Amino acid sequence: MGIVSPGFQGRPRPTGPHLPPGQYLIEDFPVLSAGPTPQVPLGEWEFVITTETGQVHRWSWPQFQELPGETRKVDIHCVTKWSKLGTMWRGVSLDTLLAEVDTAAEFALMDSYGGYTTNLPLEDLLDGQAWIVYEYDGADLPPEHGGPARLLVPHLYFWKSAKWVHGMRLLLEDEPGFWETIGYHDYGDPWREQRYQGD
Ligand SMILES: Nc1nc2c(c(=O)[nH]1)N[C@H]1C(S)=C(S)[C@@H](COP(=O)(O)O)O[C@H]1N2
Ligand SMILES: [Mo]
Repeated sequence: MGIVSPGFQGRPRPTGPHLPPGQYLIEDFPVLSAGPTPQVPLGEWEFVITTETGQVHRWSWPQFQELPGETRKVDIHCVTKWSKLGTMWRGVSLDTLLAEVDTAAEFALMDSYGGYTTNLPLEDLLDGQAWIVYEYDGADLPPEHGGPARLLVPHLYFWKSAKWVHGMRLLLEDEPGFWETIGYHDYGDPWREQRYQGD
């Protein structure tokens, strides 16, 4: 039986040491998308890094698949207060993608097929903290969860983990993304409960 069963919504929700403040545990995997699920044929898919000087680095799907993959088990925390522990992903570390990129940027603005954007400090994408993932739970990442590929940055609220990721712009100055522009926190650390601007 799941830890949260549908009949017990009125009871206190389970909490624990692995849960940031204000979060509750779930067993299922909700889909939260601000628009329709874009269809991205693999023959057209690419991941593009654009630096602050306008240098462009591109990977087609076959080129991306040749990069070393890593499998990670991580906890994820949505700003709408659900957390899911021990989720399994496979993908390419941003360290691998940024290894060949010459940049003095301190910020990144991720952009997705479909138009979604989200901003992060570049240092939060380095040192084994972020991946472009294409597998969830041992299978291809389903389209509704961001397939063909999405960003995974588990130490920040899950809205930073852009689905249907297309590229990233490296910036000298911070630029807010989709949710950050309309009141969500610029950084979004779940352990400090940074949900909205001013938190
Ligand atoms: N492109 C895109 N990425 C997105 C979103 C979105 O609407 N569009 N929603 C974000 C939010 S608010 C959350 S909580 C997670 C949800 O991921 P899931 O649908 O796989 O649970 O994706 C994030 N990434
Ligand atoms: Mo979210």
